[in-house]
Amino acid sequence: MLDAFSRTVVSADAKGAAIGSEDLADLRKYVADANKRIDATLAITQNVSCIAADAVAGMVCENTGLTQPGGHCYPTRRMAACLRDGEIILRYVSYALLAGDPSVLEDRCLNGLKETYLALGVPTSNAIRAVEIMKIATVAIMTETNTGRKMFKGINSGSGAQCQDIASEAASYFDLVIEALR
Ligand SMILES: CCC1=C(C)/C(=C/C2=NC(=C\c3[nH]c(/C=C4\NC(=O)[C@H](C)[C@H]4CC)c(C)c3CCC(=O)O)/C(CCC(=O)O)=C2C)NC1=O
Repeated sequence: MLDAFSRTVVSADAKGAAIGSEDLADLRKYVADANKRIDATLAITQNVSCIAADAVAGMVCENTGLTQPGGHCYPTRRMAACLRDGEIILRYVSYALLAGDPSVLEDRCLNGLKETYLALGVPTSNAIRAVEIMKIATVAIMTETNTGRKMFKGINSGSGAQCQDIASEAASYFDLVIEALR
């Protein structure tokens, strides 16, 4: 994982070129957005267990067989593994968001995840649904549109409307998770 600054240097060096003014303009935007990025990362890290538990509960409500004998959230050992996986995915999405770079998510979390699920018989379609719900909840918290959900801690009040860009970026990392499980 490289931060935006190191990445600019490494890629200029690889081309044997000077650092371009466009690259510097991108870095200027990265710095200008840094506080939003930190707030948006906090929106995930302060709500990890609520987001994961809410998403898994929603997924189970839509597929009640999952918690019956033979379902893949039964018995409690598997339910615990499922909730833990939701939290792991959120943690890696938060890393990607803070870095502005999904490579750590891809290398350490998604690489081999689908194969692991297939080997263990974890239903990927249900896992994808849980990730979709986590994505919706995360975007709602970041843009402060999570009306009626009192359990989530919001981010700096009033900043929600300005966090649309960073919320879209976070959404794109959840999409990478969904793609990896398809
Ligand atoms: C590096 C980051 C990392 C990831 C991503 C990870 C995932 C991961 N999830 C696992 C299991 C599991 N994952 C689930 C998840 C689910 N079951 C469902 O029905 C739902 C669809 C879904 C939750 C949304 C379950 C039930 C198991 C246990 C499967 C079993 O042992 O039968 C396992 C097998 C080992 C274990 O049980 O701990 C791994 C490696 N471990 C890691 O260290």
